[in-house]
Amino acid sequence: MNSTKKFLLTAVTCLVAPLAFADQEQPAAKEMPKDTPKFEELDKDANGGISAVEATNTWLAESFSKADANQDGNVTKDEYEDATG
Ligand SMILES: [Ca+2]
Ligand SMILES: [Ca+2]
Repeated sequence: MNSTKKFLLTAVTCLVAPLAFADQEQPAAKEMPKDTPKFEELDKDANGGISAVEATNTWLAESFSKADANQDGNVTKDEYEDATG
């Protein structure tokens, strides 16, 4: 009886452990695409900053306020390179 109980406990642990492990995995954070466009490609008017309008429909649109470190409404090349790491 005891050994049966122990067996069941072991079996349950083996079944549950991988599930518990899977739960610990964080869903991947939204990452920038691997083929991140160059700063120059997004700075369409070449004024040295990517505006929110220029960022529209690019990966930067969602991360714009984060990338715009000084919150001036333009992502400069330095800010862009910081954001793209
Ligand atoms: Ca621009
Ligand atoms: Ca800025």
